[in-house]
This record gives sequence, C-alpha cells and structure tokens, in this order.
Amino acid sequence: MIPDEVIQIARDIKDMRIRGAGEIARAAVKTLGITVLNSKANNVQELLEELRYTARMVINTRPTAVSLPNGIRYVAKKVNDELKRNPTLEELKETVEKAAEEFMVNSQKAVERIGEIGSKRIKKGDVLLTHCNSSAALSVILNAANQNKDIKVFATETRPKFQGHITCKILRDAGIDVTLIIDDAVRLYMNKIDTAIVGADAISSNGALVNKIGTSTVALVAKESRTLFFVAAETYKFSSETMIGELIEIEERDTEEVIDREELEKIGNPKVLNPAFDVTPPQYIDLIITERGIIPPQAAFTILQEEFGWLGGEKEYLF
Ligand code: RUB
Repeated sequence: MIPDEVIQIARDIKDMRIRGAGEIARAAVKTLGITVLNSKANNVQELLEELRYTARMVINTRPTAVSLPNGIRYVAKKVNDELKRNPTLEELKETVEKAAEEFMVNSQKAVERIGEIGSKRIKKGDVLLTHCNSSAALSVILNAANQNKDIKVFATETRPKFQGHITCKILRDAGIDVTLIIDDAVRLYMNKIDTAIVGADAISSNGALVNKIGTSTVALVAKESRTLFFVAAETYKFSSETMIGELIEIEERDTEEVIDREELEKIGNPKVLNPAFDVTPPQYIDLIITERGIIPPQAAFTILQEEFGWLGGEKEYLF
C-alpha cells in the first residue's frame, strides 16, 4: 500500500543517508506528496488513511528532529482546514501536493534568509567554529564569506559519524580557510575563536537547544572563554510540545557506530552508549538566528506562540 519510494525515503532518513533536521523535514513532507501521487484511494477517507500511514512511518524514523513532525503538521493543518469545506478526492490531493511543495520551498528560503540575517553578525576577519554539519549554520558562514569578510573556520570532526568532514568539503569547495580538529580539541582552540555557530534539531520553549552530541560542550567552553555562541534555526525547529512541559527525546543510535563488535570483544565487552544529540541550556546561547530575525533564547516561547497559538502540545499533526 505504501509506495516503494516512500519506504526508501524513510530508510534513508533512518540510516542517515538523508540527514540534518531541515533536509529530514523536507524529505518527510515529500513522502506525503508521493503518497498522493501513487494513491489508490477511492474516497477522501481512504486517502486520509494512506496519509496517516505514511506520516506515522516517517515520524518514527528519527525521534529528535522536531522539524519532521512540524513539517507533517504543516501539511496536515492545510488538509484539516480544507476538510471543513467537504472537498472532493481530487481537491484534497491537490491541497496535499500544494502544501508539501509550499513547505519545501519555504524551508529552503528560510535557510537562505538565515544566511543573510546571520552573516550581518559576522565581522571581517572573524574566526568561527562549527560543530557537525548544519545547512543553516553553513548558510550564515557561506554568506559571510561571499561578502569578502575574510573569515576562517574551525570544524570539529563530530564523532562517531564524522559529519564534520561534509562541512569541511562544503567550505573548502567555497574556497574558505578551514581547519579540521578532533572534538576534544575544542577547549584548546576556543581562545582563537570569535564566534561558535551551530544548527538545531530542536529548540524548546525555554530556549534550550537540542543539537548534535558535543554541542553543549562547545557552548560551555565558549562561555568560559567569552566566545559568542550562535544558533541558526528555522522556526519549524521550535518544539510546541515543550510548551506544555514535554521533553524532547534524545535519539540513541546503534552502538556499532562507536565501536564494532570485534573491537568491543577485544576490550572485554563494556557497555556502550551512543546518544546522537545533547541539550544546551539557554544561558549558554547568545542568540538564535531565525528566518524571521534574530532572537535571544528567552524569546523562543514567543515564536512558538506566534506559530502555534495556545495549541502547543496537542499533536494535531496527524491527519
Ligand atoms: C545533524 C545536526 C545538525 C542539525 C541542523 O545531526 O545535528 O546540526 O540537524 O542541521 P544528524 P540543518 O547528522 O544526526 O542528522 O541546519 O541542516 O537542519
């Protein structure tokens, strides 16, 4: 019943061939469009059933990136509004396709806008540090470089999956002066850094950031050495569930990403943990760059209120 292409996208998200919270959200929303294009539904109810099935499947791929359910919620809201008018099957299909396309275009535009807004906060000659691989953070860095600000960038490896290598490649291709360091070298070099800039998988209503494991250490060390710590995050990364006190789930991934079975046996089979993300408290964050402008972390609640009203936490993204 579920199109093969949807199953493949869900697998690609789970296995991180599609990764980064923004990319994950766009891919997830795309599956709704694909579901409609391949639909065998004979009526509106059957189409909604297919959409629910796809939505649940992709939402379960990775639990932390709140952009994923928020993307689905964007389309579901348009569908729920349309349902009030008793649409025909064809009309509802069109609504889904249009809403999915709209989300994908807008989210890409948001990343570009973040680059324009954020780059204004980068000064000529700044030395930056980034962790993991975030298209929003890179948008700021690439924009600043395009303005001939003569920046230098330190990129962490980001164990265990080495997303820092992707970051290096993108920045080197743009001709930027980049230095790759191991994650543990962050404190040694922090006094050379003017601004650390990272992306977000989720931002909670109190302004705390959930991002790649190791981000909170970067923030802590930045605070210690009075280095600025910026977050680049589209507003669909803000978690409405946290408005009513829900916690953002931290994904635990396969421990073989950390150490393979053979090596593990050699060292006496210790237990291994592999959390993919960690939480940075708001007091370590200087500002959050969104497509709507720059906010202090304390304004996260206001963004959520504007985006979701008082409906926070109602999980109304399901069709
Ligand atoms: C990626 C990661 C990125 C955010 C933001 O983790 O932590 O910093 O997702 O990325 P993973 P973007 O590699 O486990 O997906 O700005 O591209 O949305």
